Amino acid sequence: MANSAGRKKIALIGSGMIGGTLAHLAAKKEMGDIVLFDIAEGMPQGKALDLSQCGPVEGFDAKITGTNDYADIAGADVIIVTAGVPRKPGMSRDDLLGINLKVMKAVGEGIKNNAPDAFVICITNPLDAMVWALREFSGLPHNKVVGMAGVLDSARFATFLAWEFDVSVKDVNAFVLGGHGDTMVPVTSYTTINGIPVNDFAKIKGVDQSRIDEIVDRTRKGGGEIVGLLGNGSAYYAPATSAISMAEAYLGDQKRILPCASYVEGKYGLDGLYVGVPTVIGAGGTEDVIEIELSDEEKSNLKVSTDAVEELLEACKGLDSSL
Ligand code: TXD
Repeated sequence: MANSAGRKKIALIGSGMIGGTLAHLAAKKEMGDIVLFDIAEGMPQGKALDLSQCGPVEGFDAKITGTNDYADIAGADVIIVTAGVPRKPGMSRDDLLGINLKVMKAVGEGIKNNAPDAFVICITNPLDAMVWALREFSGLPHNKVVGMAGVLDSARFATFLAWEFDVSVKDVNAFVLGGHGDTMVPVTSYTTINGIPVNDFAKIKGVDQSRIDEIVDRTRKGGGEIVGLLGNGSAYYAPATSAISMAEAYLGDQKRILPCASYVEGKYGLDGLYVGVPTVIGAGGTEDVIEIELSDEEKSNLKVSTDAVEELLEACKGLDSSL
């Protein structure tokens, strides 16, 4: 289905909790026409109808359609992938590997055959392995396939810091590197409160360093905390809004520096791996990876995290011989 002349086209592969929220946000922001794809029959069509009927109330112009046919994603400018199975309580992100790897194969082929010029943002867990696999299966250039995790993890870190210091979230610039797992690396040395390094700010406010350590730990486990509370499924509002900020950076050629799971070759001592790093996103997709100076401790934490990602890639290769 063609998009309205002059409008961008955004295809959402997976129309579950995050997919539906993405569609609502993209429509409200009039980012373009929206196609909701899912293997579940009727569900994306139903959500598309429901969301379309928000238009008159909210005053947005966006054509929203639902489909079970990959042909309908043709010509998409941006594709956001959430297809797969979310974590259930007690299940680690890695348990999802086998199930979601097969999903990435189907999605990668669907993209390759129908929308090879799109900028693709992967959200499906385990994130760093799935974005790598999706890139392999789709055959798209590395700069056009990226994973969403760091924007969310940094947002979680920023939220907890803003609460702790009783300051506006707008003034917190939080920084998280590494894989999207419990080994992620919230980097306090680059985390600032309106430009003031967080550790200095803690001293000013009389907040003990152990509180910062607790917040770092809560950030690492931020996804699991929500999984445990919801009892069924995982977070979706903040994941969706995080991916939307990445899509906007691409569509608007904003050159934003966002922490994303990007393909890193050479920098950070890595040899061709998707992992969370500060990334410039503009019209060229992921245009650059910024390599920051890290302390020895941060370096070794990052190594633990990238080793965990590498292990997952090996597991993927064991599960699918085409990888
Ligand atoms: O930071 C991050 N990257 C994440 C990742 C934060 C939160 C959640 N994260 C992961 O996103 C989560 O572990 C899942 O792997 C995805 C999607 O989460 P969501 O909450 O949206 O899951 P749902 O509601 O179960 O939706 C998934 C949909 C569902 O409608 C299925 O029918 C569909 O995916 N699905 C498929 N669509 C297309 N093609 C295939 N093969 C397919 N298989 C399932």
